[in-house]
Amino acid sequence: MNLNTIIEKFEINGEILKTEIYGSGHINTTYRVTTTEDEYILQKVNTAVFKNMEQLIENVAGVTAYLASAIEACGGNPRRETLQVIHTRDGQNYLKGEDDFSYRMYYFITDASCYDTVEKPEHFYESAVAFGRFQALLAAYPAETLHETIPNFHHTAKRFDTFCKVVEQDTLGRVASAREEIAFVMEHGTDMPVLTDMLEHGELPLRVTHNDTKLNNIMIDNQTGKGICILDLDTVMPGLSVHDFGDSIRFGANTASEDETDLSKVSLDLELYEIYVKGFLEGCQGILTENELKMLPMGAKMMTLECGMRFLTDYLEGDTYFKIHREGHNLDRARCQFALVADMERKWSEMEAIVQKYSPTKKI
Ligand code: ADP
Ligand code: GN1
Ligand code: MG
Repeated sequence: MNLNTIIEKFEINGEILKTEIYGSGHINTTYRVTTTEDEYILQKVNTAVFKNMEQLIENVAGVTAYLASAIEACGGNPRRETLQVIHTRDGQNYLKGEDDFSYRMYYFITDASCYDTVEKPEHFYESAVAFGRFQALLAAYPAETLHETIPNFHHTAKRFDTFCKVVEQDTLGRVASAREEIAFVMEHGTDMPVLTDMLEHGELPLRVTHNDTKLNNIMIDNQTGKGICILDLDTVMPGLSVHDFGDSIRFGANTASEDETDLSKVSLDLELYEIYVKGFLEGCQGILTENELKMLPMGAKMMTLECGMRFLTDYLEGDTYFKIHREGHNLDRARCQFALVADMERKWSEMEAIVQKYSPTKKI
């Protein structure tokens, strides 16, 4: 099936004018579709990563419908403020392609932009408010109806076990080229289970979380500068609030981009960190427990360490999970994450003090 045939199978308005590959996500293949009447996003979902499309789309449809009614109740515009699944002409939430892939469609969010780096601190602040609000809004969502689209997605300890096995097997003989990075992960072995142990012991609550809160998964309104719509809902599932906080810090408060090769440019920008803490706590509207507040810095460190470990695992396994754009790309990404972890460790007391500063009513 060619792309136009696929697009025509969805309930679009108007004639197709243009289709272009779009965005810089690492997982799905995204197209921007312009018709004579409207604009859409078509995504070829990576079914090697998301193995159960039925469950994935059920999560997305459930969460977006819930968000749409909450937005409408507040007088907002659901068409711009949440993703909305566009049905196929035969009433399905997605299209099963002839190849192994599946396709789904959303309205394109217009008059808004998606950023790969923080161009203005206010954008980062507004993204923090929006991701915090997202969490507060979904606090009442029936979590038991959500499927785990990627099992143990942020179970860092299990990811560490996988990593150790991959290193031991060294199927592609790449271990020798990543000795320092592997040693860095191993040195952090005792950190790996900290947050998941707290969850298992009831010290951190299980919430409905986004699980992939990087800056390019949110649209910023071009006029108001507010975080208008949260994207990439494929990993919305029960998880930890500190992980949602942490993944945003990993990506947005790094002074360099995620795949920077000049590691002297990589550091934690404490001003951006502070801006995000302030915005996130405002957006969460007081729902976070004392333990959650206390563990926010740990969430940032663990998301960075885990992501680095995932990039490194993929490098060692032959780059089959994350899209790469050059040789050694995943190794570069991993190195960058580990340099950021090391800088967070140097700035640990400042990171804790900033959280304390914005948690005035709670002693942590
Ligand atoms: P991936 O899982 O590959 O990251 P995303 O769902 O995040 O896929 O989409 C990739 C990019 O496409 C986003 O970062 C954003 O730039 C753009 N995008 C996705 N959905 C929309 C939308 N509804 N409107 C406008 N842009 C979108
Ligand atoms: C992937 O899909 P995208 O590009 O928004 C990944 C995240 C990683 C991120 C690293 C489903 O996010 O977990 O943190 O890359 N998504 C999935 O940039 O694995
Ligand atoms: Mg994305």
